[in-house]
Amino acid sequence: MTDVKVGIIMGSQSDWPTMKEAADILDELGIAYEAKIVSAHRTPDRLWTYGKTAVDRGLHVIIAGAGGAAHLPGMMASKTRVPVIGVPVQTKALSGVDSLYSILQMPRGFPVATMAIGGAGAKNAGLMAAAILANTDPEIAARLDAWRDALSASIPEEPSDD
Ligand code: RP5
Repeated sequence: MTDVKVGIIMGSQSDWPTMKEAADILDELGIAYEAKIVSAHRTPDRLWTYGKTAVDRGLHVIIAGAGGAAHLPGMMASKTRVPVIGVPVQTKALSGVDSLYSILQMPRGFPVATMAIGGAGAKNAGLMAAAILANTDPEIAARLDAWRDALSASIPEEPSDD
């Protein structure tokens, strides 16, 4: 077992610019993670092994991003009880609505916590993972609270023309 409690997985290298938003916020909050390419269609055996070993390897949350026929988050949720946060990657053909519906519409029994389409969803996935870990880690809780306070403080009360 390692200290890495967050797994970031994605269906393709082309998902990384989106999924990096999750990695960046975890870096900012001082939370260790691993990032892997795991495709439901192109590397199904890798998906199987990742899901089968996730609990024993000490993962507490998995962030899974995919686009189009985005089966990765749902398939991962079917292989492990580690909570899966799904990120619908924006697609060219259908703007990511295909990804969103593919991830969101899980059958009863195997939930995926689905975020918004694209970078905002990936960043929120990182924050959601941090919030899950914060329940049992006071240091992460303190850093997350401080990050949230700083964000609130950065919002001006009135709009400007600049
Ligand atoms: C999905 O197909 C991936 O998650 C990616 O979003 C999409 C396109 O993949 P590439 O053709 O760019 O590798 O499986």
